[in-house]
Amino acid sequence: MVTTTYQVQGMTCGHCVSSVSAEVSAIKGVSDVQVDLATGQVTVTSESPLDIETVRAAVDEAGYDLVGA
Ligand SMILES: [Cu+2]
Repeated sequence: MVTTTYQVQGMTCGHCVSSVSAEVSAIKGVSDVQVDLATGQVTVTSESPLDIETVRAAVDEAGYDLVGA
Protein backbone atom coordinates (compact mmCIF):
# COMPACT_ATOMS: atom_id res chain seq x y z
CA MET A 1 0.00 0.00 0.00
CA VAL A 2 1.15 3.51 -0.85
CA THR A 3 -0.08 6.65 0.92
CA THR A 4 0.36 10.01 -0.77
CA THR A 5 -0.82 13.42 0.35
CA TYR A 6 -1.89 15.95 -2.25
CA GLN A 7 -2.67 19.63 -1.83
CA VAL A 8 -6.01 20.69 -3.30
CA GLN A 9 -7.18 24.27 -3.66
CA GLY A 10 -10.74 25.56 -3.68
CA MET A 11 -12.62 23.26 -1.28
CA THR A 12 -14.87 25.26 1.04
CA CYS A 13 -17.39 22.88 2.59
CA GLY A 14 -18.45 19.31 3.19
CA HIS A 15 -19.93 19.07 -0.27
CA CYS A 16 -16.56 19.92 -1.81
CA VAL A 17 -14.97 17.23 0.35
CA SER A 18 -17.44 14.59 -0.80
CA SER A 19 -17.04 15.57 -4.47
CA VAL A 20 -13.27 15.23 -4.29
CA SER A 21 -13.51 12.01 -2.28
CA ALA A 22 -15.90 10.47 -4.79
CA GLU A 23 -13.79 11.33 -7.84
CA VAL A 24 -10.47 10.31 -6.32
CA SER A 25 -11.95 7.10 -4.86
CA ALA A 26 -13.01 6.13 -8.39
CA ILE A 27 -9.37 5.94 -9.56
CA LYS A 28 -8.35 2.32 -10.12
CA GLY A 29 -6.39 0.91 -7.18
CA VAL A 30 -7.43 3.57 -4.65
CA SER A 31 -8.62 2.04 -1.39
CA ASP A 32 -8.96 5.09 0.86
CA VAL A 33 -9.28 8.87 0.56
CA GLN A 34 -9.12 11.23 3.54
CA VAL A 35 -9.77 14.93 2.99
CA ASP A 36 -8.84 17.63 5.49
CA LEU A 37 -11.00 20.59 4.59
CA ALA A 38 -9.11 23.06 6.81
CA THR A 39 -5.73 22.43 5.16
CA GLY A 40 -6.85 21.23 1.71
CA GLN A 41 -4.83 18.07 2.14
CA VAL A 42 -6.08 14.93 0.45
CA THR A 43 -4.45 11.72 1.63
CA VAL A 44 -4.84 8.84 -0.76
CA THR A 45 -4.07 5.20 -0.09
CA SER A 46 -3.56 3.03 -3.16
CA GLU A 47 -2.23 -0.39 -4.17
CA SER A 48 0.61 1.14 -6.14
CA PRO A 49 1.90 4.69 -6.78
CA LEU A 50 -0.57 6.79 -8.75
CA ASP A 51 0.21 8.93 -11.78
CA ILE A 52 -0.18 12.49 -10.52
CA GLU A 53 -1.89 13.45 -13.79
CA THR A 54 -4.58 10.84 -13.08
CA VAL A 55 -5.15 12.34 -9.65
CA ARG A 56 -5.09 15.85 -11.13
CA ALA A 57 -7.76 14.87 -13.67
CA ALA A 58 -10.00 13.42 -10.93
CA VAL A 59 -9.65 16.54 -8.76
CA ASP A 60 -10.29 18.69 -11.83
CA GLU A 61 -13.39 16.63 -12.63
CA ALA A 62 -14.69 17.42 -9.14
CA GLY A 63 -14.13 21.11 -9.88
CA TYR A 64 -10.95 21.83 -7.88
CA ASP A 65 -7.24 22.33 -8.47
CA LEU A 66 -4.44 20.00 -7.52
CA VAL A 67 -1.62 22.36 -6.55
CA GLY A 68 0.95 19.96 -5.18
CA ALA A 69 1.86 16.54 -3.86
CU1 LIG B 1 -18.27 23.04 -0.94
